[in-house]
Amino acid sequence: MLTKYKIVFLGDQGVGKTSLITRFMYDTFDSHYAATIGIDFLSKTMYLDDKTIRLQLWDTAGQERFRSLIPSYIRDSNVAIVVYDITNKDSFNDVQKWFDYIREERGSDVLIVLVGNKSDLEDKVITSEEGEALAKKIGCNFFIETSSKNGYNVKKLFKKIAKLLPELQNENADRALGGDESTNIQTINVSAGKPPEESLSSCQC
Ligand SMILES: Nc1nc2c(ncn2[C@@H]2O[C@H](COP(=O)(O)OP(=O)(O)OP(=O)(O)O)[C@@H](O)[C@H]2O)c(=O)[nH]1
Ligand SMILES: [Mg+2]
Repeated sequence: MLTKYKIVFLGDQGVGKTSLITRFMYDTFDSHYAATIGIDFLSKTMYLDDKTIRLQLWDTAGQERFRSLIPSYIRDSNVAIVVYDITNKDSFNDVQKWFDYIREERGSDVLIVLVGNKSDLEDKVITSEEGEALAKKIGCNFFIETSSKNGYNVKKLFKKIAKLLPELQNENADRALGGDESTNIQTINVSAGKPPEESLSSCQC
């Protein structure tokens, strides 16, 4: 039996959404910034004892001009990860806005995770306590600080998510993220205004 979980990454431009996914999928980091155009789709398949679990990762663009594409991706997601940059106050202030988008599209029927990324940097302006307090205030399932650059807490982020997913028991979640797995990557170009439904059917997910 194939269980699919859709995870959508949200947050301002340059906070590190793509870098977090790249660290998780390939254990690499690129300091060169290449803005995401439209929406990218990546899929990670994990084989467990008697079932296959597929994490579908939707990497959205933080740039304002792609904002109208995002709600339809939130709509059918199981998990929404809101990312801010711990050295960028504006990105933290915008978390509430991302949270409002999620609640508007999904109500409370979604796991929400708050991630403070770039923990390797020294010019931190948002403290861990502030991150934790905001996560509590807006009702996130959990808060975590990460670094896509040195990998700090990136596996832990996905492990914690897996443990919260229905039908995935704790021990399986550990194995799912450390065991036999395969990775597929697909990039969907939705910047030309292609409806998401069409894109979905063309990506064999
Ligand atoms: N020092 C440090 N730099 C990071 C980290 N994560 C990302 N970066 C850098 O920040 C820049 C933006 O990262 P991206 O992953 O492209 O950000 P994004 O959120 O996907 O941006 P958009 O696609 O425009 O929404 C890049 O130059 C990355 O190398 C991190 O944990 N630490
Ligand atoms: Mg990106």
